[in-house]
Formats: sequence, C-alpha cells, structure tokens
Amino acid sequence: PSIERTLVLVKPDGVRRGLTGEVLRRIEAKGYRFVALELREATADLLADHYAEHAGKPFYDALVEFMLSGPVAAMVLEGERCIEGFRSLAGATDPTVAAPGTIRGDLGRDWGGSVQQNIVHGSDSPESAAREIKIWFAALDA
Ligand code: YYY
Ligand code: MG
Repeated sequence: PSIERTLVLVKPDGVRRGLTGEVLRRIEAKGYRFVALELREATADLLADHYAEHAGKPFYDALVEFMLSGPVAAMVLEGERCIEGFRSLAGATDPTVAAPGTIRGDLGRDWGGSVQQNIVHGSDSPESAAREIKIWFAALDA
C-alpha cells in the first residue's frame, strides 16, 4: 500500500461561491480521510512559501493577491495514492478546458481572462505534499 497525505485548499473563489461543501463531498465520496480541516486566512508570508516555485512568473503577484482576497478552507487528506488522486479529482489547471466530471471542469470557468480562479489547490508530488503540509499545518507530521 502507499498511504499518502496531501494538502488541499478550497481557494477564496470556492469559499466565496459556497462550493466548500461540494468539494468536501467529492473528497469524502472518493474515500479520502480528513486529517485536518480548517478555515484559514492566508498571509503574504505563508503564500510566499506555498507558491515559491512560481515566484517571478507573470501571474505570481495577481495569484497572491487573489489568495489573500478571502478565507480558504485548508485541509490535509489521507488515502491510498491521494496525491495523484486529488489532482485527478481537481482536473486541469485551466478551468475552461478541465474535463467535465472534475471539480474545475464542473464548477470553474475563466473569470476576467485568467485561470487563477480555479477553486482548488492540491499538492503535485510527495515532496510538495510534505513541504506544503508543513507550511499550512506545522503541528502535523507529513
Ligand atoms: O498546480 P496547479 O494549481 O494546477 O497549477 P500551477 O501551475 O501550480 O499554478 C498555480 C496556480 O497559479 C494555478 O492554480 C492558477 C495560477 N495560474 C495562473 O493564474 N496563471 C497561469 N498562467 C498559471 C497558473
Ligand atoms: Mg501547482
């Protein structure tokens, strides 16, 4: 077995639109377990860590500003291959072309010509998951 943990965020657009429950429902229906679950206000420092790989990219400043625009629902999931599994539930980054059946494909679309409002974040690798869980839930062992 390869039981993993992954860091998932319902981003400010998802919380604002009342889609937190819908995202949680899909995660539970898939069979992943919540290890931690909390409504949080991100900070600039926290986001600088979280999105370090994107620093300097053209969309970076707008992304951070968006992530500061309201609360996020932050959680740690646990389950067999849940890192890849949640990425699969989330769908492609661009919500306009994300496959139907996915969170982004079913619930997201371009807002103002940007893909930034795509409802959820999920860690993209075991290394990212360990790093991000430490950033958001310092008390948890990744
Ligand atoms: O992992 P994922 O969220 O699917 O995409 P990333 O390439 O890691 O980008 C992080 C985040 O940045 C993405 O969810 C939306 C935003 N973004 C953007 O606003 N414009 C882009 N051209 C690429 C990404
Ligand atoms: Mg990413």
